[in-house]
Amino acid sequence: MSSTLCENAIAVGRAVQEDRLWSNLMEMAKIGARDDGGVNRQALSLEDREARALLISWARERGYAVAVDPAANLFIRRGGDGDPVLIGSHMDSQPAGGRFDGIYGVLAAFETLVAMDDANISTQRPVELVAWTNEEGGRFAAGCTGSISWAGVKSLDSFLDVVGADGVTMRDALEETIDATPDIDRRTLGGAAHAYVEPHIEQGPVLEARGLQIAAVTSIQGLRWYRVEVTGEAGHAGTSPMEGRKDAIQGALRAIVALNELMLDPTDTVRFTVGRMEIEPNSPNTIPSKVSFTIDFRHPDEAVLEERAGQIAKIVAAATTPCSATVTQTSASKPGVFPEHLVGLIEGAAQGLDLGVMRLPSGAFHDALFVSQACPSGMIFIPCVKGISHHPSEYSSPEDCAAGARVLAACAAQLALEG
Ligand code: HGY
Ligand code: MN
Ligand code: MN
Repeated sequence: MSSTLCENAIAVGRAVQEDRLWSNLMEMAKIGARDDGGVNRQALSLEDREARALLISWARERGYAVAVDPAANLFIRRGGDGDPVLIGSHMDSQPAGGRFDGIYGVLAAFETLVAMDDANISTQRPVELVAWTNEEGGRFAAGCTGSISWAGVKSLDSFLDVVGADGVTMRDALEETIDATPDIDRRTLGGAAHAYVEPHIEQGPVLEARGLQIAAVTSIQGLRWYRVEVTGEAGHAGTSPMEGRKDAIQGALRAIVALNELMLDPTDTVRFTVGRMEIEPNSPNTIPSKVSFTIDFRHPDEAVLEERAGQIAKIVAAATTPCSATVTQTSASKPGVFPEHLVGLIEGAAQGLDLGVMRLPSGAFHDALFVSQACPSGMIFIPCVKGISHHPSEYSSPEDCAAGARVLAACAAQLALEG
């Protein structure tokens, strides 16, 4: 059931300026820019710090209060004290990422604060932009460490010793990133929020195919992430007989083939991906002694996740023999369902702004999946071309970016105006 928003809230939506938002998006896309048009702005990297510094400079120009917490989550607040209406997403990107995944939500949130200034509204509750740390998990597995620790789903301490792909610990990278912003307030981890709304590109083809600009997201599927390490014995490629080899790549390949069997699904609902593989010593004429690979397994039904995930270790052990293998879970989340009152609010805001809208579940995970365990949360999707994401060619139009920001601004205003 969609809600009807008050006139002031719709007015804030209409105060969003497409050109201003687009100019900020393109300015931010210069940081970590790749030659192929994408961005590489991985969590807690130099590029991430540069992006944060640019956003902080814009916030300072507007007179907003800026703060950071021990997980390096960044907060930009408009309005006074009290439980805020939180709006935002993440600033980090995939190593070969696009110019919109995550950062679009952060800059749509910034545009919302400015639109509130332009509409000259004072709200009952503060409205606070949040940029969550390390949503992608590309550099530091698992993803969403900022929102997970803010929501109290897991302790920040449980992530601090995670070593990034470049050998740096999360502890050191967090310290470097927080220390790079000495002149902003420090705040403790966690806290209360009245609600959280996250705008994001759909990263799928549905909105574009339907010719719609907005989705009110209903749910996010659950996931399990693993790191598998297969240990064999190095040897000379030319002199070692095939009989008796403990070839770690062959073991890893047998395990992946066996896992494909496990994940077979005629309804094509299961999502199973091996995205990263590392080989040691990685020499053409040496039998590999060690191979590690990642598993990303997702499904909207927790029972299916549990049932199939419970078989992974046994299947890997059998398939990798005579090599040995370890399977370590690096992230897990149950499916999340967003509350009807926020799904209806997003729908109502889109309708009030004369934007085509539908309800849609999310295949991708987002910070909102974890934030929803601490406060009522909702998500707004906008289309992206051919549903492409996690790729340099990721693209959403200025019109669609502005449409999503209008819905966000109207929802944030409605939530912040109500008593
Ligand atoms: O992997 C995901 O679902 C998210 O886009 N990081
Ligand atoms: Mn994202
Ligand atoms: Mn992503």
